[in-house]
Amino acid sequence: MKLTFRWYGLKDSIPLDYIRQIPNMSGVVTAVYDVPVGEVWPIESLQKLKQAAHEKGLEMEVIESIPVHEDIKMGKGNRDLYIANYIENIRRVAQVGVKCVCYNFMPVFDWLRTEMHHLNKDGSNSLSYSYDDFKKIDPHNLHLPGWDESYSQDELQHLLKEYQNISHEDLFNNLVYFLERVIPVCDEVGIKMAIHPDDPPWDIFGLPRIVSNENDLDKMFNAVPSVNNGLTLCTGSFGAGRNNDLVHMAKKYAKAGRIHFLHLRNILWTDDYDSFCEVGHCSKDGSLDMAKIVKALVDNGFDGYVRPDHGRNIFGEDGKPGYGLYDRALGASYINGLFEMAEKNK
Ligand code: DNO
Repeated sequence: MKLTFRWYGLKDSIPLDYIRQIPNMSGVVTAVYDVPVGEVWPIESLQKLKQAAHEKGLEMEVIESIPVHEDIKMGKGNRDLYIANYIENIRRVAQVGVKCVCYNFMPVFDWLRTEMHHLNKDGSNSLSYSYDDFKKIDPHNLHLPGWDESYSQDELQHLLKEYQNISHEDLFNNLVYFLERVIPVCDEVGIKMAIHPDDPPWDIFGLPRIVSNENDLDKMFNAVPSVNNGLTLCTGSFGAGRNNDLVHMAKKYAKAGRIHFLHLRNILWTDDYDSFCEVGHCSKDGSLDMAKIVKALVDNGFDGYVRPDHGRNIFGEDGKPGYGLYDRALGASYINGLFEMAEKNK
């Protein structure tokens, strides 16, 4: 495996100097953040990111994400233009040495929580999702934690309205339409596409979601068989769905060569069926058996990119929710241990 760390580019408050000090760190996972969704990324921006990483001895082989324009997801008339731009971005990232691209196909919101600073018993805080709090949200006046800056109320209401006419089947067909055009280019330039699962893995506000479980994945892989049509196995996202058997999924999709990128984090299922809290990475702290998941991956040939996913705010840090330094660094060390053990006992 190659251990990586998400880095929000030159404006990230966490310096590359710190990232490279994390044991076994091979590279950064990043993106061009100052170009509107759907437009082409300047090659110079990619080169700058790469150069900054390389100067610190870090690789830049994973992009998270090249976002997919909503018009592609909705299958609108102008989607071909946005798909052409997407393809151009794939060619450009390949040109600077990127090997893997993480993306998602979730309408409007690519993650959702009801609290950004949930206070844990040990004094740390983390992201959480409570079904009771979710029920209190008024979909006609949406102010969601972490999303208020991304959309104006008007934009949001307009988008939600447009999606009312889009079924799960429509969204799936639009995904296939997109992949049928993008994957052949990935095959040509050597890019592995790694779709990120729905987070959490169920529909929200009546918006359809189609990457939530094993059936969804099988359907998608059958429709576009190239192995470059692959997956980001995000344990926290799939794991919030209590019917998802993560060890089984790890085994099955590692064996099939579909897992190109791994987001490792643990969550704790709380009272209600749909509620969960983000916790430290260790198995003991949450509801997922991280050691078994990693063992299943390694035993079945997984050899892709891994990153510690969301961490808590600990040691007095007030980091970007989920993306502070300390707990992700602790997570990285734990991940190193799990992999070393699994690889030596293969
Ligand atoms: C949140 C992330 C997501 C992820 C996208 C991938 O912390 O896991 O925003 O980057 O869904 O496209």
